Amino acid sequence: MPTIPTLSATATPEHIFAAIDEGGGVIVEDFIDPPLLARLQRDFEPSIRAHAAGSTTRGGLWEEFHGTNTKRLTGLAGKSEAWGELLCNPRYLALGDHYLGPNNYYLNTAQLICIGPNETPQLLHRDALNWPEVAMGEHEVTVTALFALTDFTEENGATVVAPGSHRWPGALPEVAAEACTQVVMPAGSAFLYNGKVIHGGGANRTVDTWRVAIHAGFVLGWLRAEENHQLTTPLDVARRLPPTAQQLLGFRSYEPEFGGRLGLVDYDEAARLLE
Ligand SMILES: O=C(O)CCC(=O)C(=O)O
Repeated sequence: MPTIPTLSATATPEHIFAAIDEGGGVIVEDFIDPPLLARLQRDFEPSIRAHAAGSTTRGGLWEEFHGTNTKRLTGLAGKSEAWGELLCNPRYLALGDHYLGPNNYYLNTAQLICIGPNETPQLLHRDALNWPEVAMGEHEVTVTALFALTDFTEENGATVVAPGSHRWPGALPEVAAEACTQVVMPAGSAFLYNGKVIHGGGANRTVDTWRVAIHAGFVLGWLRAEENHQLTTPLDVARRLPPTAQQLLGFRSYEPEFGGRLGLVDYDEAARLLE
């Protein structure tokens, strides 16, 4: 069976990026400090409890993709101050800086994904296929972290991944079961992965255990993000966030070194609206 490497919290960025380049993803244990992990778990618990399982999209592929006993919550900045802190973690930002370029990306989406008992496996996919295939060239358009807020086990829905599939040709080739493994990791770990690696949520074969993760990726600044953060984050919440989190959530305009500016307000920097 193929494997996904596991590195310790002390791994250098070079080690982490080499492992992602090689296999498409890497587990970094103890990525989240225990006190921050406890705050995230505490902050999200009431929202998760109140949220219904199943897709909010009715019918078709998306309903199947979202699962029937999976809870998916967005708008996380309004639900947890601790999430704003994790979002600004320099080791997490290093992932975006390295693959997408410093100041060249936004948060694509941040979703709590809670896979419940008896959930079936999610459709395998590449995150980069959020955008038309033409966007998926040699360069990266997106990189993602799955932060484990509970242990990920083979039984409770640990992510299924096909190591090396970030190099497979074609939009979404068939994947043999033998080409896959699962991202088994303790709470507090992060699975950092390339936007082209083929993966999906695992089946939850337990009767009473929920697998909880924050699925949070970055996207190139000139592509439309999956989640509309400026509508899911109330302005008074946005004003209290650290500047880096405001920027990542799109409360800043995109100003490349070369080319036009994007996301302007009245021809000027969008952050003026937060003043
Ligand atoms: O929950 C997981 O393990 C993966 C979820 C995922 O890849 C997605 O919903 O796009």
